[in-house]
Amino acid sequence: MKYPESAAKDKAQSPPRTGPASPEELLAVAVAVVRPAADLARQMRTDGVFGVSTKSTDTDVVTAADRAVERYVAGALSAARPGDTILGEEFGAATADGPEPAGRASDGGQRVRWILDPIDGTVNYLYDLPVCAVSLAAEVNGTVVAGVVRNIPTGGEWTATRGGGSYADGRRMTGSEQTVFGQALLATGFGYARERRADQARVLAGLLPQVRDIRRFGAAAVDLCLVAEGKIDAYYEQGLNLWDHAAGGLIAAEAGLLVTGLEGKPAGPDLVLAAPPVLYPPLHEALVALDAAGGAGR
Ligand code: LIP
Repeated sequence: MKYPESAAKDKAQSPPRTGPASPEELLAVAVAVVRPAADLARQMRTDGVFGVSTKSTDTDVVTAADRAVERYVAGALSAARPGDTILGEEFGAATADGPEPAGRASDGGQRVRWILDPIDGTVNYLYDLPVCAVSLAAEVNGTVVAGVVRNIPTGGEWTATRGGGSYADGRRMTGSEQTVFGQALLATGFGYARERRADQARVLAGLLPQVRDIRRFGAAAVDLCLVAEGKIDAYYEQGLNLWDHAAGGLIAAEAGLLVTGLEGKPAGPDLVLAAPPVLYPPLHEALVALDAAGGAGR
């Protein structure tokens, strides 16, 4: 099977893009790269999972597909926009031709950084479960302005540009209309470290009796898109990396949700909370009372 990975090198023949780019132009680049990347991941899954190793703990897996997808995306982005920088989950920060130079502006003061999770939901990918995604965000001078999340098994795709709204396969998203906290369906996730999982279970035990129910899909990027779509009412998770939520966080915000940390902090490793304005206050209050951003999970 000839994987599209070689396509990235073919793109090198086309003239690279230069000059400041709009969020819409950056989104078009992201979508054009993510679609074949998701095809590569899906084909590699069909051919069987190879090269499985672990990272932070013995359950934090990475596969040959994670690495192949990140290499593909980095190659395609460097062909399309040479000089941009890339932060990827597997290979860290770099430009196409080496380690990321500090403060490098690629176009007229516009410094573009791509933030990539090559396969978000790697455990689901390992178990061939239908929720895992390629997540790619474009950050300009420190602000995420465009993002795409593409579910690998189903081809479902969510996109957003800052100020331009967010879309599920082209349909505008506006989040959930649920107004009653006790009837809210929440999604969350858990880290790989056992101490953190024990503390996350403590928070979950305190929250579960207060809401309708909890869902744990196993991919933060997809969780954030489902809450943007209104298929879940709100989402929270502690311990995420930037690449888990950079694209999905913009997609949720552009659907009209509040996407933050706790007590005035921005969304980040302490906590990511995404909820419609009506559900945000009671969920925020409950998470603060349960010290969801602290505890052993810190
Ligand atoms: C995963 C997240 C998920 C979280 C997992 C893990 P990965 O990312 O998407 O929400 O609960 O612990 O962090 O490791 O599959 O890229």
